Amino acid sequence: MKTIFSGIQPSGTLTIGNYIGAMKQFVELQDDYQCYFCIVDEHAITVPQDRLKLRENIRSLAALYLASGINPEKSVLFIQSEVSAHTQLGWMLQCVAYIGELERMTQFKDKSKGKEAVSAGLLTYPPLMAADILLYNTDIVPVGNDQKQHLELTRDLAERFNRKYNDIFTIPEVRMPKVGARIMSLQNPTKKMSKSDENNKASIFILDDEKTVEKKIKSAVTDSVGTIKYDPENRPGISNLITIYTSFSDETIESIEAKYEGKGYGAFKEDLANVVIEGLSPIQERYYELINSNELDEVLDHGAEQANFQAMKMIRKAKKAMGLGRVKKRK
Ligand code: ATP
Ligand code: LTN
Repeated sequence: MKTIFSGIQPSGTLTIGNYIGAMKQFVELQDDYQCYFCIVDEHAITVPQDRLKLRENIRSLAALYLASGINPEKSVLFIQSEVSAHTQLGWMLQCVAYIGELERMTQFKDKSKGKEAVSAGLLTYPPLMAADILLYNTDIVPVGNDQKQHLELTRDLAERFNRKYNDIFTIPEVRMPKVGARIMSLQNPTKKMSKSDENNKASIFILDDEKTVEKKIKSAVTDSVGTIKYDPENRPGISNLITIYTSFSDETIESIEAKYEGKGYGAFKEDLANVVIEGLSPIQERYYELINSNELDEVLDHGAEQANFQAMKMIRKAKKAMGLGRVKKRK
């Protein structure tokens, strides 16, 4: 069975962009692959975090994974900082990565732009991400479009390591959803919807209540054309809303266009709000059952144990390949 690995940062409440681009795919994949899903808290601290808020976000993200349909009997769900192999291999890969290639990462440039104090961790983030993936002999990494560049670097680092030291890493492939790999901000449809956007109206959060969802969709930026047609290049606003519609329903883009022929944005947005609310409501219900439960802790304890067992095998291989530590004498 092939292996899948993916991670989400506990850096705020998840948006429907995270859900469509990442989580929804994960749920669909877990029947056919050995899956590892990770709450990458060590990635979150590359930018400043409030410690209590971070703790809360970690737990909340774990509950959201399960509420969205991740089944702990099939998939391994765990917290990155509870498996120390990640930072260990992360360091080894930092020593394989070049500063120049790290400085070229778009996420680094975006997140460091205009900031006075930029952590070194923000720059060395991709080798840690590569470690997450390479520890588990991962074949496929399902992510949204914004992570494509990090995946290319992961492949480069794995190939470089294999060439320089020993051929121990599987070279992973990226997998992006056909539609919904990049859900855009509702207020600025040329920018991606992000959980850390300062404008609250730009993102719909998975835990938003009905009224909030309705309000945000009503005030979503469109254009003055007035027709429901998918044309992401020229009409990013309405096209983004159509993408959200198709992702939360069984309807194709074409059938949505046909259904709203001759109708305006008002009717479309009202229906879209209902489709989103209906999609989110079972997730929210399950989330509130899980968030304070022991079940959640049991799943995370077991996940960390399973991940640790697997990851340590790769650490032993990587240390051996690089010549770290001692050769253990058999007694
Ligand atoms: P931040 O705003 O804190 O950088 P984020 O919202 O970009 O966070 P991540 O934790 O970086 O979220 O991403 C988790 C997963 O969700 C990744 O696979 C990422 O590609 C995907 N993702 C994030 N935003 C979107 C989006 N707008 N559309 C589709 N997928 C997305
Ligand atoms: N960099 C990713 C989060 C992430 C990840 C990973 C995704 C960290 N490690 C491993 C896939 C595989 C992000 O910011 N979305």
